Amino acid sequence: MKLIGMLDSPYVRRVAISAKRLGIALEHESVSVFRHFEQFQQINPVVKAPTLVLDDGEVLMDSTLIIDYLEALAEPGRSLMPKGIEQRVRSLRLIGLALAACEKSVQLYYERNLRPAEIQYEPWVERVEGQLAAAYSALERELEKHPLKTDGSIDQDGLTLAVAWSFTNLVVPDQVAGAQWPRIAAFTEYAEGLEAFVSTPID
Ligand SMILES: N[C@@H](CCC(=O)N[C@@H](CS)C(=O)NCC(=O)O)C(=O)O
Repeated sequence: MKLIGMLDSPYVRRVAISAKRLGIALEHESVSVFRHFEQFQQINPVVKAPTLVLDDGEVLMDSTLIIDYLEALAEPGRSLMPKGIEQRVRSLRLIGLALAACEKSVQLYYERNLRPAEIQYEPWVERVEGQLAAAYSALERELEKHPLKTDGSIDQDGLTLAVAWSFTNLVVPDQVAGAQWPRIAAFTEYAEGLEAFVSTPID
């Protein structure tokens, strides 16, 4: 199976790290949705990263759906999702917030880097900045209530949270400057030290 996309995409990176933690080998092809648009189009005409090309040629997209597929392939006992309903709800909430943080960071990055300065729309930028801060504030509160384990393990919630935080720090660092979200920062430092993260660098 081949994972298509750049590791500076948080969505591609969460799939690559999840596959490693699930014990599933993926080939990886660093094709950019911008710099290699036509090459990407040949693989997936929709040009969405991540794209997963299965061994029979079938093409999947969307990180959450690809991870769902990888979960189904994984050996029993290796799942990154808790089975108990209460823990599962908590995990889904964290993942949802972290994915919203990814989306808002991407929107700000696109706004700043793709849209010409003269047609930038400030009310939209402010709205997205507020949504990004709201997502991280909610995540910080969740970690305060229920700290994530830092004993060498990591589940999908912590994995996606750490990938999101590292991505935001890479593309819109001004949005997360200061010490507003210390628990998220500390957990990410722990996660980025795990082998699956170290061997899947963001750039
Ligand atoms: N919800 C999707 C989001 C994927 C996404 O937006 N990826 C970006 C790269 S970070 C992309 O493909 N951008 C190109 C485009 O949308 O045209 C997922 O979880 O995979």
